[in-house]
Amino acid sequence: SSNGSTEEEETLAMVKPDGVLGNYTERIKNAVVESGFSIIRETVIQLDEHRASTFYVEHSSKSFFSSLVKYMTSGPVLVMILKKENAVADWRAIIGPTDARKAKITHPHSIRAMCGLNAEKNCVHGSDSLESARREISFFFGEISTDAKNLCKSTV
Ligand code: RTP
Ligand code: MG
Repeated sequence: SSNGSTEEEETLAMVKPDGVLGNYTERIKNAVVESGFSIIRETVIQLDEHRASTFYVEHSSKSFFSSLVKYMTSGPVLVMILKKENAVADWRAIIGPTDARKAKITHPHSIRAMCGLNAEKNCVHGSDSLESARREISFFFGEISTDAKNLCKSTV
């Protein structure tokens, strides 16, 4: 920003169906708040096949894609916009590696170590870049994010 203060970022976090059904939502939200994130928006939704496929379109050619879509449509998900300085990288660090089985060994304090099961059922999502975060935030919440609003103002 113009006064030299540190820039805050927004990232998209999700508690996947196994996390919601396994009653991990409160523990995950406690970790979110204790790590210094503000929850800007949140909603619980049931993804259908089309919406889950579109969200993970970058993986559409992978062998695990149909299984991933089945998993992501197996129950409701909690989607949140998280905000703080360095939000994208920090949330990825807190959730831990993709394979929850490995996370239990190498990152035992991570969220995926706490509630994930394996390389697929890993209970949480985090945007992998600022660009992905922007895409995923508009995917679920439209053009309502603070960043988007500020962008509109500054172009006047
Ligand atoms: P996410 O996008 O959900 O935050 O996970 P990620 O970046 O850590 O991993 P990514 O490579 O983007 O994979 C997306 C999701 O696909 C499932 N997956 N299954 N069976 C497998 O080998 C496999 N690999 C990935 C996981 O649910 C993973 O989070
Ligand atoms: Mg990913």
